[in-house]
Amino acid sequence: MIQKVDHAYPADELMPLTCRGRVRGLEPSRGDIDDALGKFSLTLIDTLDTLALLNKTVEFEEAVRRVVADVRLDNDIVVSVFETNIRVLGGLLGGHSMAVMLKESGRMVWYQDELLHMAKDLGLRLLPAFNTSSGLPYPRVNLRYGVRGPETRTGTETDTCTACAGTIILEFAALSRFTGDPTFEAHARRALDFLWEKRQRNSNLVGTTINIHSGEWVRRDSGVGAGIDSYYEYLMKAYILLGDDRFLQRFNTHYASIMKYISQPPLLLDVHIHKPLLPARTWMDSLLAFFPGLQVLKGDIRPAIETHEMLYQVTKKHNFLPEVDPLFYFRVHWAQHPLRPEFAESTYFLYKATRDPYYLEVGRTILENLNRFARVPCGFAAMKDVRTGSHEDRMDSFFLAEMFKYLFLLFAEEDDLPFNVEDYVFTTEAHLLPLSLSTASNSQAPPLVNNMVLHISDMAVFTACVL
Ligand code: DMJ
Repeated sequence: MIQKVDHAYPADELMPLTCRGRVRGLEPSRGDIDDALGKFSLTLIDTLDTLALLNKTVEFEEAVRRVVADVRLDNDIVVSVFETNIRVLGGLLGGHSMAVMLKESGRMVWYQDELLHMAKDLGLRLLPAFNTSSGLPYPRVNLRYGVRGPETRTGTETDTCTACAGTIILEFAALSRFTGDPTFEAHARRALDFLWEKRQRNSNLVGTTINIHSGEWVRRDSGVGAGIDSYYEYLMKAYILLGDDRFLQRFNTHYASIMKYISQPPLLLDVHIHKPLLPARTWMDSLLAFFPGLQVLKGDIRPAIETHEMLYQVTKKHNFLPEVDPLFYFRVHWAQHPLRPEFAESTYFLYKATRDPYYLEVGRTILENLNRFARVPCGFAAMKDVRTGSHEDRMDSFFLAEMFKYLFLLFAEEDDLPFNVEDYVFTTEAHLLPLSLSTASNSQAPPLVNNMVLHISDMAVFTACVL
C-alpha cells in the first residue's frame, strides 16, 4: 500500500477519507498546520528513505525519479522553516543517502546526486530566514522570495519556538558536509549558540518561544514536549553525528535540570524557567513521548522505562496517546490525535536497548489500534476525537516517514534490513543520515574534540550494567 500514488499525487498530503490530495489553497485553511505544505509533494519526499529501509528498492527508485522529474522547490508560497527543514530537506538528504548506498551496491547507477542538488537548492531557499541579528531563523519563509517578498507576514514576525530554531543542525550540517559548502552548518551552529547563551542561567532551562530579534523569552514555560522537544534531541544527536563535545556538554547541563525540575517520575510536567519549582501546567502533551527514546540514547534507562510505561497505560486507556491530565486519572485534555509517532519511536529504542519482548507487545498494541481505529480504505486517518473514534480527513506525512519506519524496525530481524541502521543517526523526522559524515570535512566547523560515536548496541551493554 505504501507506494501507491493513486489518490493524492502530486499533492503534499493524502486526504484518506475522501481519497484526494490536499492542495493548499484548494482546501479550507487549517492555519499554521498548512505551513508544512509547500506544493512540493511533501509526503513523497518524506517517505523516500522509508521505502529504502523497507527493502522496496524498485518503489524507492521510482519515487526518486518522480521527485527529480516533478518536484519544484521555487513555489511562491510561505512555508514553515522548521517543517520544511525536518521533512523536506531531511527527506531529500535521507533519500540521497539511500540512493548513494544503493549505487555503491550496483543499483540505481543512473543516480548523479540529483536529490542532493535539490537539497542544496532548498537549503539556499531557507537561508534568508536566518538573516536576523540574533541568527535565530524567522519561523516562515517564502520559497521564491525569502522573507522580503510580496507576502509581508514573513519578514515582520518576531517570535519563534525553541524547537523551531534549535532543530536545524543535523540537516544543515549534513548538507554542508555532503556538498562541501560550510555555510549551512555555520548558520545552524550560530542559532544553537544563541539559544544556549539565552538559557535561564539559574535553572539552565529554556522557554517555549523566543523573540528572534531581542532574544527575550516570550513564553517562559518549559517542558520536554511541544515547542522545545527536538531542541534537546538535536543537541544530543549533533554530538553523535558531529562528535563535537560542546553539544554533549550543553545537552547534559539541560538534562540535569530537566531531571531536577521537570521529571517527576513517571511524569514530565512543565515548569517556569525563572521559578522552576512552580508548575506551569498540569496536563502532558503527546509530543513528549519521544523523551524516553532520547533517554535511551543518553543511557538513562530507568526513568525511560518508567515514563514509557506510564504512556503505555494511557495508550491502553484511550487507544492512542492524546494530551492528558495526569492529576485527574489521565482524563483527556485535548482529544485530537494526528497519529503521532513518538510513542512508537520510544518503544523501538527501548526494545533495542533492553531486548525485552514486552516492547514487542507494546508495538503490537500500537499496530492493532492503528488497524482497528485509524485504518480507512485510502490510508490511515487522524483521530478527531479519541473518545468517540471519529476521524479527520488528514494523514500527515510523518505517519509514513516515522510511524511506519519505527514499527517496521521494531519487528524487523537483522536479515530484514538492507543495511546496518547503526551506521546512521535518525533525525527528528526519522530520516537517516550516515555517521560517516562525522569525518567529512567542514572547514568552518571548529575542530572535533571527541569523535566518538555511540551506538545503540553500546547503550544496551551499558544498560545491562546499570539495571
Ligand atoms: C514530527 O514531524 C517530528 O517528530 C517533529 O519533531 C515533531 N513531531 C512530528 C510528529 O508528531
